Amino acid sequence: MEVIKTDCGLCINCCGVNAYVENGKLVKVEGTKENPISKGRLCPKGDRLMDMLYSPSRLKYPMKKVNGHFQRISWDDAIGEIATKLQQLKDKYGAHTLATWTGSVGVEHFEMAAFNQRFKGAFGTPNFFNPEGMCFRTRILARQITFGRYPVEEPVNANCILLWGRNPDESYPPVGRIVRERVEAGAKLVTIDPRRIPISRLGIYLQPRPGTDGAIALAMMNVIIEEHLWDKEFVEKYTFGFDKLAEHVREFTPEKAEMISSVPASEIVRTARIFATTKSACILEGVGHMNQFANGLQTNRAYSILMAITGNVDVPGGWVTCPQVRLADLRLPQEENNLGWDEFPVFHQFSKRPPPYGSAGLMTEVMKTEKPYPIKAFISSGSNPLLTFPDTKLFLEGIKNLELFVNIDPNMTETGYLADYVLPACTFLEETGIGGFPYGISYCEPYVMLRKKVVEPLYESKPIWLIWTELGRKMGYAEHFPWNTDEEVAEHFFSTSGVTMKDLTDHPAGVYFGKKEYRLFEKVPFATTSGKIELFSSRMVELGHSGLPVHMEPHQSAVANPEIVKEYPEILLTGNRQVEYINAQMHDVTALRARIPDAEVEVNPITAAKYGISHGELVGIETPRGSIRMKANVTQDIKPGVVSVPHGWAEANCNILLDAQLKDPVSGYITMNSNACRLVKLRI
Ligand SMILES: Nc1nc2c(c(=O)[nH]1)N[C@H]1C(S)=C(S)[C@@H](COP(=O)(O)OP(=O)(O)OC[C@H]3O[C@@H](n4cnc5c(=O)[nH]c(N)nc54)[C@H](O)[C@@H]3O)O[C@H]1N2
Ligand SMILES: Nc1nc2c(c(=O)[nH]1)N[C@H]1C(S)=C(S)[C@@H](COP(=O)(O)OP(=O)(O)OC[C@H]3O[C@@H](n4cnc5c(=O)[nH]c(N)nc54)[C@H](O)[C@@H]3O)O[C@H]1N2
Ligand code: SF4
Ligand SMILES: [Mo]
Repeated sequence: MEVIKTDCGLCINCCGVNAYVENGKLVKVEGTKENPISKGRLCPKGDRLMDMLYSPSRLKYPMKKVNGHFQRISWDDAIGEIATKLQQLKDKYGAHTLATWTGSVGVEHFEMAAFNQRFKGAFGTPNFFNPEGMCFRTRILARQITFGRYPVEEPVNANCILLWGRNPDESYPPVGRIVRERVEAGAKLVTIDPRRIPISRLGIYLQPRPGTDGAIALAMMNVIIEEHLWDKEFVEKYTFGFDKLAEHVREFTPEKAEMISSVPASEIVRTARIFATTKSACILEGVGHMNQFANGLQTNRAYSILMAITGNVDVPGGWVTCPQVRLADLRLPQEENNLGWDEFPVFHQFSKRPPPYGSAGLMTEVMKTEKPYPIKAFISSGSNPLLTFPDTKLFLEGIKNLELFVNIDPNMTETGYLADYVLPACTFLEETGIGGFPYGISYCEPYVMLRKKVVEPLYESKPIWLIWTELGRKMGYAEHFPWNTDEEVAEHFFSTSGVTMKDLTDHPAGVYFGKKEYRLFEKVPFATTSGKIELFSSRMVELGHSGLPVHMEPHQSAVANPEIVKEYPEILLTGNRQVEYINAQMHDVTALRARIPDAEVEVNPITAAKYGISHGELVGIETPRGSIRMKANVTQDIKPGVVSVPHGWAEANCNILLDAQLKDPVSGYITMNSNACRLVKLRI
C-alpha cells in the first residue's frame, strides 16, 4: 500500500492528508501529523474524502443538452462545439459577452481560477467573477485600506480573542482548536454573535442585533479614547488621522450603541476595557458573514482601527503580516474595466492595481438586463450557483437569457442540469497542483505543499487546467497554453516563488517558504498614501465614501424600512456553517447526512410562540423575494426575532429568499444577512 502525503482541497483550511492507495484505489485517509495547522486531524468531511471521490453523483463523460435531454458526447466534439459557439457569440456581441465564474473551490484550487483567467484574457473579455465579489475580499480590502497590506490574525499567541461573527468550530476547525487551547491557557474570550454558539460559553458573550457590529466597534473606540486606553506611542508614531477619529467617535457612546445593537452599554464598556488592556488582543472576525451585510466594509474598517489604536499590529498574537507565496501570474493584459468599476469605486479603484474580477453582485443583473451589454455565454466551474448565488430567481432569469451555458464540475449538480454542456472535471485527489496554498492568507503560516495526484482521473474526467487549455488551443490561443502535464503547470506556478519542485518533493507534507516577521513596521512603512496606518482614509473620501468607519442600518431594519418590517418582522441570517457540509457539497454522503438529515431553521422559543410553531415542525420562511420550508429548531441559543438558516440545501434553497438589489454600497456585496423575513405555520 502506498501512502501519499497531500492536503484536503475541500475547504480553505487545506488540512494535511495521508492518502492510502492500493491498486490505484484510495482505500483510507488520515490526517498528516506533521502538518503545522491541522496536526493530524481531519474534520468529518475530510474523513469522508473517499465518499467524495467515489460519489455516485460523479459526472462520467461530457454531455450536451439536446431537446431538453442530456446526451453523451466526446470530449473532442464538446470542445469543438463550445469553441465554435463562443466564436459566433464573440463576433456578434463582442468579447465581453462571455462571463466566467469560479466558486469557492477556485479560491483554494489555485489552478482553477488562474486558468480561467488566462482563458478569459485570451478571449478578450473582462468578465471573470468569483467569490471575491461576495465572500472574504471585503475583509482583505478593509485591511489594505487601513494598513496598505493584509495582516492576518494570529490567535495562537493571543491573550484576548474577540470572536466576532465567526464560528470556527464549524467553519475553520483548526482555528476553533487554537481558540480553545488559548482559553485553556488563560486567554480571555469574547464572542459577539446573535447565535449563542457553543464556544461562546468559554467566555463573555454579547448578543447583538444582526448588522449592528459597526456601532459596537465605534462605541468601543469611544471607551478606549475616553478612558485613555489607547497605545499612545504606537498611535503617535505609526497612525494617521487619530484626531479625526477621536472627534468622530465622541458622540458614539456605549449608550447610543446599546440603543442600536441591543447589547448593554456596560457590556460594551467591559469588552472595550478587556480588549484594550490585554496584550496581545486579536479580533477574529467572520470570513464571509462579516462582509455580507449592508455595512460590511465599514465594519471591517472599524475592526482594523480597533487593532491599530491598541497597538495589536505586527505583534505576536495580534494581526501579523505574513509573507505570501509569489506564484506565477497567468493573467493577460485587460483593456476594458470590470463590471462594477463605476458603481463600486472603492472596491475597484482603491488600489493602483484593480482587482482581476468584476462585482459578482452585478453579474446576474447584467445577464438579465443586458445593460451595459449582453452577456450571452457563461462558463461556470467549481461552483453550484443555483444553490449558492444569492437571489436564485434573478440567477434563473439571467441564465434564461444566455445562448451558451457550460458547467464544469466533477459532479452532476443542480446547476449542471441547467447548462447546455456539462464537462467532467476531476477532483483535487486526481491531479497534482498547489496545496496548502492559502496558509499565508488565512493562518499566518507561510507554508505550502504540492497537492498530489492520489489516483488517476476517474471516468473521462480531466484536470481543470487541461479543460481550459484544450478550449484555448481550439480557439487559436495555443501560444497562451503551452503546458502539457500537471507537473509542468505546477513547476511554472512555483517558478517565481523561490520554492523549487525539489523542495516540494523532498518535503511531501509541505515546506515553509518564508518567515513571518514581527514589528515589520519598524523597517517597512505601511503602503498607504501617508505611509502610516490610515485611521482616516482620504482616498475613501475621494471615492465617495466616509473616510472613517460608520454605522449604517441594514436595508430592511425597523429603523431603515419600517413598512417592510410590518409584514416581515423577523431578521434573517443565511449560511451559518455546519462542519458536515461545505456550501452545497457533501449532502449526499450518507454518514454525514445521518448527522444532519434536514435543513433546520433556528428560532428562539419567543419567536416560535408568536407563530405557534413547535420544535421539529416543518415551517415556512418568507421574504418579499420568495419562500422555502425547513424544520424548526426551536432553541434558546438564538436571539429572539432572529431566524437563521443554512445555505446549500437543494430542497430548501435559502438563496431564493435573498434580493440582489440589497447591497453593501461600498463593496457591492449582496446582503445575505440582516434582511427582513417572517415565519409561516404550515397547515397540512
Ligand atoms: N464546514 C464548513 N466550513 C466552511 C464553509 C462551509 O460551507 N462549511 N464555508 C467556507 C466559506 S466559503 C466561508 S466564506 C467561511 C465562512 O466563515 P464565517 O463567515 O466565519 O462563518 P461562520 O464561521 O459560520 O460564522 C459566522 C457567524 O456569524 C454570525 N453572524 C451572522 N450575522 C451576524 C452579525 O450581524 N453580527 C455578528 N456579530 N455575527 C453574525 C453567525 O451567527 C455565525 O455564527 O467558511 C468556510 N468554511
Ligand atoms: N445565502 C447564502 N449564500 C451563500 C453564502 C451564505 O453564507 N449564505 N455563502 C457564500 C460564500 S461565502 C461562498 S464562497 C459561496 C460558495 O458557493 P459555491 O462555490 O458555489 O459552493 P460549493 O457548493 O462549495 O460548490 C463547489 C463546487 O465545486 C465542485 N468541485 C469540487 N472540487 C472540484 C474540483 O477539483 N474541480 C472542479 N472543477 N470543481 C470542483 C463541487 O462539486 C461543487 O459543485 O456561496 C455563497 N452563498
Ligand atoms: S477542515 Fe475539513 S474539509 Fe476543510 S480542509 Fe480540513 S479536513 Fe478538509
Ligand atoms: Mo466563502
